[in-house]
Amino acid sequence: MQARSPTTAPGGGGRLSVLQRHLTAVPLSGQVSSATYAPNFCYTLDNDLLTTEQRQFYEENGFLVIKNLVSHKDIDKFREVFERVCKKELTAPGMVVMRDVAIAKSEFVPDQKAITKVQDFQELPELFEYCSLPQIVQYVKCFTGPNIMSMHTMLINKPPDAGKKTSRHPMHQDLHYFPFRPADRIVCAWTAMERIDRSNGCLVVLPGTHTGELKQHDYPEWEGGVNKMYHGVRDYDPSLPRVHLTMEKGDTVFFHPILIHGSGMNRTAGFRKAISCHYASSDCYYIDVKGTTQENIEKEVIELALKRYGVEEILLKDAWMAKGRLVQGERINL
Ligand SMILES: O=C(O)CCC(=O)C(=O)O
Repeated sequence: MQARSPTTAPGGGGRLSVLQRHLTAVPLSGQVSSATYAPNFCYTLDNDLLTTEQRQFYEENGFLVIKNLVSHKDIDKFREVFERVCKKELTAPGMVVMRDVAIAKSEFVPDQKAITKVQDFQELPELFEYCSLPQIVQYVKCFTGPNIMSMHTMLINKPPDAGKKTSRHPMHQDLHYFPFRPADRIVCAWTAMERIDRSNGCLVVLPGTHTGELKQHDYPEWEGGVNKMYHGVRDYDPSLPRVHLTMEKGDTVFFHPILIHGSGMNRTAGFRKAISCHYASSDCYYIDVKGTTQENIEKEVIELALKRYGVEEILLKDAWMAKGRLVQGERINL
C-alpha cells in the first residue's frame, strides 16, 4: 500500500483552540494536531452529523471521541450478558472466549476471571445489539457510507495485571488482521464500559499514523509472554507523540484501521471492560494476502481453524466472510 499524505500540513495557528475544544469532550495526555484547512476530506464522507471541526479532527488524527454515546442502561445489560457468557450460561456459534496467557495458567484464580476477551459474538443477539445501536451506526455511516457490515466484534475484559505485564496490548494497526480494502471505508467503534484511564489500561493512540502504510507485525518479545494473536508493529518511531484516551462509561471512540494504537497495563484490582465492533462498507472487496505482510496472520488463522474446527484449506477471507453481518443497507461484496 502506498503511503498517503495528510490532507494538509499541520499548522500552529488553530492547534490550541481546536485541541482545547476537543479536550472538553475527551481528556488527552498527549499532543494532537488540528490545523485549519480547506475541506478536502478523504477519511470521512459528506454527512449531516459530524461538524466540519469533527471531520477535520478525524482527517488529521485518525480518531474521534464522542462523549456519552451509549447509555449506562445498555452498558449494564452488556455487562450482565458477558457475566453469563463467563458462567457458560450463554453461548453462540463461532463465539470465541479468550484467556489471559498468565492468568489462565494460575490454579488460584477462579475460571471466569481468566477471560480477557469474548470475540465474534455476531450470533449472540444480546451482545450483537451493541453493533446495531442507532446512535453508533449513524456515526459509522460517516466513515463507511450507507452499506454497513459489522466485521469483528469484541468485549474486552482487561484483567488486573498478574505481574507479568501481559495485560498490555502491543501497539498495532487493526488492518493487519483484515483482508479487505479500502482501509478508509473501515472504522472501529470502541465504547468504554466504565471509566477508563491510565490506571486501568486505557487506549493509547499515535495521532496521524492512519495516513501511513500498513507495517509488518509480529509477536513482541515480551518476557512475561503475550496473548494469542496479539501481534505488534515491528518498528515504528518511538518518538511519535502518544495520546492516552481517558474515557467515561458510554464514551465511544471511532478510529481508522491504520491508526497505530494499543493499551497499557491494568494496575487496578478491577477488570477493565470495553465493547467494540469493526465496521466496513459492504462495497469493500477481499484481497489475497499472499506475499504481503499479512501472510503471518493468515497462517495463524488457518492453523487455528484446523485445530478448533478441523477445517482445512481455508483462506483468511473465508473466516471474515463467515463472521461479517449486514447492519444497514445492502450486502454487496463482503
Ligand atoms: O481494549 C484494548 O485494550 C485494546 C483493544 C485493541 O486495540 C484491539 O483489540 O485491537
